[in-house]
Amino acid sequence: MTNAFPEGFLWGGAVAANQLEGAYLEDGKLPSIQDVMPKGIAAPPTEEPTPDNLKLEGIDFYHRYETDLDLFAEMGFTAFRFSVAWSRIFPRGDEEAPNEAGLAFYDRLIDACLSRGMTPVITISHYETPLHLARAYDGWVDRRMIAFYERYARTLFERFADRVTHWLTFNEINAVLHAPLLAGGIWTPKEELSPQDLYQAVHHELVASASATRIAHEIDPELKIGCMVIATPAYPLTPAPSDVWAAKQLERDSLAFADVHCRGAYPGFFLRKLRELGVELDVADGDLETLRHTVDFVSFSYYMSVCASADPGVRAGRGNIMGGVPNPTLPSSEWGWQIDPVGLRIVLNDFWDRWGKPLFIVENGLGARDELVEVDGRLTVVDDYRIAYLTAHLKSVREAIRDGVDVWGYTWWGPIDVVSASTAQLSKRYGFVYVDRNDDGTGTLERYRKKSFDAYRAIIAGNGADLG
Ligand code: BGP
Repeated sequence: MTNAFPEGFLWGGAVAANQLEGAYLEDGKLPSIQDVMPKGIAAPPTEEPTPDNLKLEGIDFYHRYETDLDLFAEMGFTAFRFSVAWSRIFPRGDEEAPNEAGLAFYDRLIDACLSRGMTPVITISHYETPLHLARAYDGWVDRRMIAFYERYARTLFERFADRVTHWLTFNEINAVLHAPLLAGGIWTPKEELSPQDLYQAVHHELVASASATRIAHEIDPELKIGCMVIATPAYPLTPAPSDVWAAKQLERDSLAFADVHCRGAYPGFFLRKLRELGVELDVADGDLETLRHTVDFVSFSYYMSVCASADPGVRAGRGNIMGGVPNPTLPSSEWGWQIDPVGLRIVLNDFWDRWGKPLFIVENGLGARDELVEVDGRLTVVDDYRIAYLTAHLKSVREAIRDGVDVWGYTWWGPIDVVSASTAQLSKRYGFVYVDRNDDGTGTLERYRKKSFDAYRAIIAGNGADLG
């Protein structure tokens, strides 16, 4: 049995525009919701962008992408996942015509990827709804968002489809239930949203996603369109059947989103949930036909698993947006995200068994505090913890491939340090490349290769055959 990954397996890293580009008002861009979220989802948004918001400058990728891509190429990346900032292309979101300067930036970025042998994987909407759409329309609660998104997606496909084949419609689309502003551009505070508002927003996003798939396939049937969900396996906290059922229900809250994308219709358990919540979806003529435009592959982020309990007295812990009961058998990162490589094998198998569509792990990684130290005369980070996380998860991917799962690729989250989505910190670092920028905004923005940089380069060079 060979240890190597399948030939053509895509190796790389993933980022989102708002977390690294900076240049938040350059070349015609207007603010997105992120530009008024200086604390991520940890605090309410501000009225105006404030200087403490690290995303306004990010890591200045907008001006440094060439040299950053050189570093990724040095690691051997064959894929690079990034998002387009919607507010660069349609600065307010509801304009008729796109902003040419914004399109031109992504022209350059795409060409820079291709010239370095990297397949671009583009997320159309990654937590960066134009601020105007959030404020004036309340984001995805409003049906008119579908048309704005369709125009935006069509603009991207028509401009870039000659060079970009892999597209993701929405980042972590299931996150809207947990973080409505972040994932749905919904300005109304979460506490004030009714289930009716929230699930109506879900419906609009799902219709928009399917519509984008239809548009893409009309433009070029060869385009590969994927949905993107947070994958969080839920384990029963005890063997009690009621806990097993609680775990199943928790997983289904998320699986429903990919079910719609893969099967083209709402699953029965989801419709029951809506009935129990008293939600009556406003479904327009043609919506259900639109949903039948299913995706070509399923992509997902995987960071952690959770437990579930039928006992309402058992409290949820911290973790990636979704939350859940902590697993007493697993270690955690400093931010409380539990580390579970086996969970990745479980997810890959479950998803493959459920939908039979190719899978793409488009996010996986460890956020940790790093210390820049001098080794052999150069500044670096000795991040053995990150290497251990990487190799353990890749071993799970290899096992899943041996189990028969069709996996297209793996893009590590944040191959270069970026601003965190949930906490807006820079000190929560994921990168193989260290960026000298601190939570208080100080720093030179210099880049330094960490020890994990060499580790990932060696793994890619051997096509995954040597995972230590
Ligand atoms: C996912 C998001 C990313 C990314 C990652 C890590 O939920 O899609 O944007 O940031 O999680 O999360 P964080 O930055 O909060 O540590």
